[in-house]
Amino acid sequence: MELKVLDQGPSAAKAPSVKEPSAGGGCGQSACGSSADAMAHLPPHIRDKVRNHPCYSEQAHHYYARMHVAVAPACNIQCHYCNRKYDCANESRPGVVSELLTPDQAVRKVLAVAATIPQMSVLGIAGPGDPLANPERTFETFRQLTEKAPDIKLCVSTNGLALPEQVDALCRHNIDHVTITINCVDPDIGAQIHPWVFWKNRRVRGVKGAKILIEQQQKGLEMLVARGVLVKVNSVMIPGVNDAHLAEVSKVVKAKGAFLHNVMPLIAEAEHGTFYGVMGQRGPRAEELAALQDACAGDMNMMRHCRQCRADAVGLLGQDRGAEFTLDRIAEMDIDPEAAMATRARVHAQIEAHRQDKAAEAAAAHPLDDLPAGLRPVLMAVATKGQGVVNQHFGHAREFLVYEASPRGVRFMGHRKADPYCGGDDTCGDGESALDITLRALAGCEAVLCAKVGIAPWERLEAAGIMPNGEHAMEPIEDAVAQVYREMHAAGALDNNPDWMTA
Ligand code: CLF
Ligand code: SF4
Repeated sequence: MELKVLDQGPSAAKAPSVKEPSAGGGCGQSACGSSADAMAHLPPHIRDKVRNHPCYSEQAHHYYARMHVAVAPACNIQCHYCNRKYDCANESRPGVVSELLTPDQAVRKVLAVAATIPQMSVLGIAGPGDPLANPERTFETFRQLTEKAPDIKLCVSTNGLALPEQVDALCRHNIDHVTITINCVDPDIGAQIHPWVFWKNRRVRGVKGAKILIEQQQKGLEMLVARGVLVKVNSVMIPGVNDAHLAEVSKVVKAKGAFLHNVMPLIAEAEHGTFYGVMGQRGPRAEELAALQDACAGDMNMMRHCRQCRADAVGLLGQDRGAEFTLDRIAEMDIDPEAAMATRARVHAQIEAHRQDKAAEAAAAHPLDDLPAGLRPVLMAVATKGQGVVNQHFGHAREFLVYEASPRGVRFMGHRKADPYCGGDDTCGDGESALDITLRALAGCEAVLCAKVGIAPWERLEAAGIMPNGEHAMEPIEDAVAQVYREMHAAGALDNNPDWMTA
């Protein structure tokens, strides 16, 4: 049964008209989670910290929302993948914002969002510059929120240059989730990614600057771990620059006590005006990213569900509802923070009860271990609006979650961005249709599970060797994927029977 977290009686905020969620998904490019199983071994106090954090827990991201407030304009380093001047309402990547906020405006926005989206559990500051290069604005925002919405978790993402000197302040403000973007532990590689750092009132370039940045990041990581703060490390995978080095980064940060590693793909397009974009540096392909995440996973918990959020993202990961909460719109809202907090408590309790039921069912199920151990794994794409179930129309999906099924079970692999096929205009320039783009994004997947799919896309999917499947609407994703794998096995698909779709 679907969990009706959005229908919780009267909202604590009377909002003006609300649009459908738009696409999107930072922890700065400088942009975390573990599955339910990966959390099972954790001590209770750590499980408690990550339970409702959508980035630190893969399972939580199906239920809980996060938001970012863009209060931190300045940055103290330069990354070759960043250009904070660029803004586009349809663009979803770290460093990009539509409205820069003062701390007072940011607090009002958080209260408005938290009153409208009761699944919201975390407020992060992730840019558009570096939060710790703007300490007054960052900590004033945190200070006010600790008073006005003490149930909301506070989270920060930093490049780490100013981290050691801010560890005391972070702990004083009860920040117990910190992300550090660490792209390397070798200054020679660092100099190819970060051309300069601003250090002690001067610009330090090249290897010297990269060495300072790496030393500060590692020192900050050690200090936070010593104080019991959960540290996630984000790394941007840049093919030919640091891709062969990131397994070493994983080892080093794990040895120092980082909780989670999030390896994200470089986003570099010429129109973004970044150094890498203009120079034609390519990002990794989906299979290259997955292979590196697997290589690093031997050493620590890996996050695979990051959406490389904008610095003003609002909503479930993969959604960006920021347009509903512009300054103009929130000025019209009538917000009752105490009523909103009570609503959040009620909704979060419902979510937790639902998750406990699901966990009990999952623990009782061994869905695929009766199949022959040598069967090949299969990738499947799933259209979902959240809550861990197959519940979205194929043509409405702005992204698909990708799962791998094999006799060892079902595991989450990541997500692929798509273009909603039913969005109206089906042409996206360069003669490519939205459906063409989605089909390209689904490369490597052999089935797509959704609530419904139209005849035209059905035929195109089949022609592309991807089996459309609308038979498992409203079922839990892992169960549905396991069931389809079993059906594929029965139809001979895993023995490469070319006619299996019609078998
Ligand atoms: Fe924001 Fe980052 Fe906190 Fe999450 S995002 S500050 S830890 S609340 Fe999450 Fe977004 Fe990925 Fe960041 S999906 S970019 S990892
Ligand atoms: Fe951009 Fe600064 Fe973040 Fe690098 S650390 S991505 S330059 S905001």
